[in-house]
Amino acid sequence: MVLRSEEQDELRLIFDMIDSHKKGVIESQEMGRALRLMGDNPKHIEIQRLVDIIRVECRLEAHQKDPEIDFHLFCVVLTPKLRLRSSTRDKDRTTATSHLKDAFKIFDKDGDGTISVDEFMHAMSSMGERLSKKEVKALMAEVDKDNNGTIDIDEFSQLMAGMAAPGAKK
Ligand SMILES: [Ca+2]
Ligand SMILES: [Ca+2]
Repeated sequence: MVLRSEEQDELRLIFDMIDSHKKGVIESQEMGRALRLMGDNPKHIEIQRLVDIIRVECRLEAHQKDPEIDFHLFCVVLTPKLRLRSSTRDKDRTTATSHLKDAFKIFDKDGDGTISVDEFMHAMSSMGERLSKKEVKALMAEVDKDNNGTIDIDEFSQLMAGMAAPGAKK
């Protein structure tokens, strides 16, 4: 498993907080604290499960007591947790982006990645909003940051944000 440097930094920080005496190892039972420091609220059984993983990693026999954990082992056990946590965060972000992309596709009829005045007018009228070309141009000009007369997805996200904001409609 290859750690990204920011993952390693975060885990190092947590490890050092628990290993306050700088022994270079922490107790298995302190894994619960590690999880809490990662923002988790682990149940006893979840901590036990982690300890079980550690025991397996160390190839311990049933009669041997829980091992002390060095930083390497700490990373092996906690990196999947760390990644799980950030992937949930990414998923939220991805959902918002895919909604935006779906909406953009409705406007961008010919699929060239930009919305022209005609495409915009057409989409609005299919939603029951009859706007004149002049009105459409004015609306688009507000978000057309690069002034090329069409709206790309970045500019479109501004438009959507503006429409969603209360009081933005005239
Ligand atoms: Ca287009
Ligand atoms: Ca533009």
